[in-house]
Amino acid sequence: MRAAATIREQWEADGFVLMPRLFDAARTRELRAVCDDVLAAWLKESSVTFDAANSTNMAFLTEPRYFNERPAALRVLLDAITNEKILDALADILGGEPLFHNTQYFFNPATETRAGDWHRDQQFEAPDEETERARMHSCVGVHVHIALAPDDNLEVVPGTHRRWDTPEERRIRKGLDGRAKNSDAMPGARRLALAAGDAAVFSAWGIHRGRYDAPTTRRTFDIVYGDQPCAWNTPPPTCFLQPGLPDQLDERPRRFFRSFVEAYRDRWARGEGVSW
Ligand SMILES: O=C(O)CCC(=O)C(=O)O
Repeated sequence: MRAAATIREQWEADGFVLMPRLFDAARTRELRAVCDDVLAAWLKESSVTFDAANSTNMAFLTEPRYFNERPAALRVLLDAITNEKILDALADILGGEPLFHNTQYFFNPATETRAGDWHRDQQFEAPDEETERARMHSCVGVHVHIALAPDDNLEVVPGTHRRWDTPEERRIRKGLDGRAKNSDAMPGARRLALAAGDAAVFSAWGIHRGRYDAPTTRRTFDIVYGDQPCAWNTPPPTCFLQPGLPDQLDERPRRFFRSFVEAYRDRWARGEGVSW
């Protein structure tokens, strides 16, 4: 009988790894309550001209304004971001301790059901395809989706984290020759099904997309990590410049968030790193 593939082997082959039952029911409920409160606050503050409720996600849940007088709620998020099983899996994949990048919360749109566009994250704001390709090899970007309600909306094309597009993948991803960028005919696409409490670790550089089904509740907390500071995108500091915050954490989380601050401190001082 063949031994089960290690996390590293699964990652190298497919660019994604499933972590079933990462969180038990109580921790899943607790994390969802915190994320839902942040989502409600974000929806409330969103301008009337921007239909936030029909978006598919919001970012930067660790912004301090969501946690005024609620340090315990922020701690729930920080504990999830520094969950030992996640950090160990990422250390295995990346060959060293991961670096924090940011967080997102995916939710079902209020009324507008749609399929998302196929993409590689490194394509955003890249001036040309050569830059997209170069970015892919300059560092590693990893998403960790933690489902807080059942979620089968993420689709990935296994193996595309370690190679460039085939001609047909490129036609779809770029919307060329009559292909739709959100075509259902992406060759080799695999839809990942998560129960509440399950996680999916997947490459930000591989081809992937989401589906957004208005009537079906979706609540998925997404944490983005990397192996080194991202050269073309500076995440905002959110809560991590608050004096004293790291001192309240255990050693590994403290080191983890300190590395984040050290990685981006100079850029923040120069005014880089947007915050909304
Ligand atoms: O899960 C999703 O809806 C898609 C995630 C995604 O495309 C991303 O975070 O880059």
